[in-house]
Amino acid sequence: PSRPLRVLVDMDGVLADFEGGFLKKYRARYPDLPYITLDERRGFWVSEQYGKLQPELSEKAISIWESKNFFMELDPLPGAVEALKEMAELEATEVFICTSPIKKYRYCPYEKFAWIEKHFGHEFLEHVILTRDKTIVSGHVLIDDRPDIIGAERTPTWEHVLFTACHNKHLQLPASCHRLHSWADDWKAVLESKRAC
Ligand code: DGP
Repeated sequence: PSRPLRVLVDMDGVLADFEGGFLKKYRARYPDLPYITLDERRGFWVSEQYGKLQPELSEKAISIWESKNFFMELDPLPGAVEALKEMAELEATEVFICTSPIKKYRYCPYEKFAWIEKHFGHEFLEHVILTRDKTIVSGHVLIDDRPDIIGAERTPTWEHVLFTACHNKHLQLPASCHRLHSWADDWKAVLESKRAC
């Protein structure tokens, strides 16, 4: 038997609906302020695009995900919970959730653990990696919606598979970069292609 395939799966924008949760709470809190529909989202950083719309909106956007219960109350993305549970059950496959908490640490790290326990069970907490630098984490595949993942390690062991999100769907990728369009997409085929390497 060959070595197991280690898959790192990002949380916000891949398992949890950060963008949808943000927009819902932003509009509820600031009903009279302009907002950016998910269809109009461009660029990974929400606060940057809001800041370009109107400078004051940057900090208002940030206040949303810095609030208590923001991360806890995110909905799972369609098919995410089922897919990850199925992936974790596959033979010769190690699955880790690899997520970068925001630096305002009052609620976010706690709520991320609580969210994972709620949706995947207590045992899955053994498979959680909280890090601000994913390049130093070793794995064969990293499924993540952020297009530019850089850090201290110039040559990460993983291959980045870009998970499609509202902010990255228009990006033209190099031919070498794979995409997973959603959890309805053939993620098993992506894993199998890596296993063959
Ligand atoms: P990750 O998806 O693991 O790369 O984590 C990125 C985190 O940053 C995630 O919680 C979403 C959050 N985020 C999104 N937009 C912004 C932003 O404009 N500013 C900050 N500070 N965080 C953001």
